[in-house]
Amino acid sequence: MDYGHSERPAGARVLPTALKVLVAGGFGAGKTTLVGAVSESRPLRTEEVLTETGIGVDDLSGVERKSTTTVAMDFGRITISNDLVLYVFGTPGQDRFWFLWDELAVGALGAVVLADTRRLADCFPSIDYFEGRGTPFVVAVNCFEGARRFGVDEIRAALDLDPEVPLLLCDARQRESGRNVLITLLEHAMKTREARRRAAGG
Ligand SMILES: Nc1nc2c(ncn2[C@@H]2O[C@H](COP(=O)(O)OP(=O)(O)OP(=O)(O)O)[C@@H](O)[C@H]2O)c(=O)[nH]1
Ligand SMILES: [Mg+2]
Repeated sequence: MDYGHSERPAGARVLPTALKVLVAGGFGAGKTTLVGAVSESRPLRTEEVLTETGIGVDDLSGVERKSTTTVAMDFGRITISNDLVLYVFGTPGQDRFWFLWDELAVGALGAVVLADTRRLADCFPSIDYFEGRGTPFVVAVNCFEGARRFGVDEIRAALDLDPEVPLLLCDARQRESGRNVLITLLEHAMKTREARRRAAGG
């Protein structure tokens, strides 16, 4: 196949653009659940069983029924349109796996920070991380049943979010809900890029 000339043969399949996004947030916020729900192929998971060794290390308050945790990453893919595919990487939630974040964040267009209102402060480190790197992000509040419902304004104030950062409610178990979060992130990341380009006079 010689594609050295500028004309692509008629009928040639255009490969979709692949973009990388991250799903971050505190321990047990539902990252693995969201990646699994949106993924079209069987998601790659790196779950390990939470064991007695983790007692005193892994904070299970609020997620007592949780039996496994992500130790490296989750990976899934989702087709947004004919010409756009997202590769979705879920980060490990626990502090002892922080060293992996810099690797996972390379080349990411943006990030979803999943928040659980029962442990809202757990997503602060993720927010600080992406703010520090200048990575566009949205905050998605995973609505666990039984958790007290807060209004988006209340949550936004509690998180001290910049006004341009989108905040939305979601159910990490529902494909459509997760997809909606990813599309909100894409739009936000594009808008941020455009604004930065204009500010740079480009
Ligand atoms: N009721 C309810 N349970 C959920 C929801 N999302 C996740 N879960 C459950 O909550 C637990 C934690 O979910 P995970 O997806 O493993 O959370 P995670 O953020 O990947 O956790 P780490 O990788 O350990 O940080 C699991 O038992 C899920 O089944 C939700 O929206 N509603
Ligand atoms: Mg996980």
